[in-house]
Amino acid sequence: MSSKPIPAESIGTIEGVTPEQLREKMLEGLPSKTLRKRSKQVLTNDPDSPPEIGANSRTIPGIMTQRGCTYAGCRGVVIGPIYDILHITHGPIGCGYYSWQTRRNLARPVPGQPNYLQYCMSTDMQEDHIVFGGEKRLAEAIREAYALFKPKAISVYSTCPVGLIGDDIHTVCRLAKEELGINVFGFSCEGYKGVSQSAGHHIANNGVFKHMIGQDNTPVEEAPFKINILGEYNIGGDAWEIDTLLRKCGISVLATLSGNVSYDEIAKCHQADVNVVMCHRSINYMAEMMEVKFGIPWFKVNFIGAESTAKSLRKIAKFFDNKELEARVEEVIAAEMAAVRPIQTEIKAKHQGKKAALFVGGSRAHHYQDLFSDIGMVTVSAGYEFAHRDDYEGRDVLPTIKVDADSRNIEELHVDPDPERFRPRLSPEAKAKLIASGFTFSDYRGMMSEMKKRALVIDDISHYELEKLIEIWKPDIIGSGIKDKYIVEKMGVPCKQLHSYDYGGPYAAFTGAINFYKEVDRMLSSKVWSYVVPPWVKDRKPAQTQEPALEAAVA
Ligand code: CFM
Repeated sequence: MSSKPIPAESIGTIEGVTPEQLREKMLEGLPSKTLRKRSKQVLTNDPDSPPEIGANSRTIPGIMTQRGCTYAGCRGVVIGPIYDILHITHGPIGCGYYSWQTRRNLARPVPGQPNYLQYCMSTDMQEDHIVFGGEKRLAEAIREAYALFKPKAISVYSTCPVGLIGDDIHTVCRLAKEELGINVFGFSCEGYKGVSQSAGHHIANNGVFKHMIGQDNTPVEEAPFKINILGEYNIGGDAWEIDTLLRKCGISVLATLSGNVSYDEIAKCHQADVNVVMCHRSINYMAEMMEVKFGIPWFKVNFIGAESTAKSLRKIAKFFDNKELEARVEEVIAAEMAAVRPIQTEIKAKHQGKKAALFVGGSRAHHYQDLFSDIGMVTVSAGYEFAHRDDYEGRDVLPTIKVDADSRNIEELHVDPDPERFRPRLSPEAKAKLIASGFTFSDYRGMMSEMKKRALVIDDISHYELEKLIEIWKPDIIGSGIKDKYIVEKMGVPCKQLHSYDYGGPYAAFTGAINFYKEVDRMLSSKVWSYVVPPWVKDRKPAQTQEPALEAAVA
């Protein structure tokens, strides 16, 4: 499935079909109401003035979506990676089972600290509890878990049936806190609560902010440059790569929310000088709330892609306005790039101009474009599963986003400056000086402004649309998730799993970038794809395949 290079400036005709024509084909035949909705979610891009996209709205029943639920976003994504608290799922066993190490948020606890991530705890509700209530069952489960592990904190998550029968988990948690003398808190993150896992992120941010951030004022170790990384989950060891790199530069990470992180680190992390945000979608709420309450400024970074990593390091150094740090960062970049460049150049020569399409979550469909562009590949189409308009169009559009019934469902915390602990990290003059030099705080430009003109942007892509994209534009690689990986590969296109990376990774920072280039090279160079006969190739001649026997087997 290799192809001609595509123009650098704008996405033109690919395989004889323009982006506008492909869009038409994707939407063709839909009933009028569905068509109206999908038309707003499938767009051709204009990076200079991103068009308004229909995002963060309900998936139409019957459409095959890749999305997850609110419980997944809360328990699974944002708070689940904290390794030394116990996570108890209140509900039937199925939901608990699916939180059991299905996401590769790895942890290497500090010596002497427990790691509970391999445990999967559930109240295992039965029919009786649904009918007569499950609060007693939950209280017993908390006691039992505490007796077994003596953790520092216990966190409880509601699943759909708990919300439907109205168990008051927060009162159960409050009473358990009094009884056991440890921090116990709950999340009303019933799966149905929002249109996707995105609602769960917001609920998790609120809970972590209320119950963990700022709980411990013991001074952290003195260090000149103290940061928190928000929205980095250590999938496949990404956070370890970023940590190592920052340490080389002399920058200390107090806490990474939430990857390879302990309860104590989070409880003390309000002492940082700045928050840097990787995944804007899942944690921008926390960045905002910490700024209001403690005076910690935040800005966006991206450690996916060698060029982006270098840019992010320079941005952090610039924030601290310290000549020594800036020099050190330049040294580190030079040393790391010396290892990256030869591999980048070699792989770029083989794959320059090839086409990638990415449909992932709420930030990776954007970030991973940088890794592909490092090796000369072009993202012809991309979309998020559950991101909001600001992740596509940039934070400028925030005031214009209409609040609907689904988003109104999620509590907006009212936050005030902390009377004792609020401390602006920069003087107004220093901040103004940085801004005047082009530095941006509290900002995210979104995915569309960094994509090619006329690239197809598709929110919450359906399987049908994905099939059309593959059939007509024949991308060289798709970056997506496990739910569609094998469908894509059965069509003869390699699919890089960009959520848990299957067994691969890390892909962050410079070493991660090298891993990624090599992985993409291996996938694109494999002959295995030529043995797969996609459904639309009915009259393939034997001459086109080297192994007729294999073709017969898959036909
Ligand atoms: Fe943020 Fe994530 Fe993502 Fe996300 Fe996720 Fe994930 Fe993701 Mo899967 S927090 S939005 S809810 S970067 S689990 S680590 S890979 S969909 S793009």
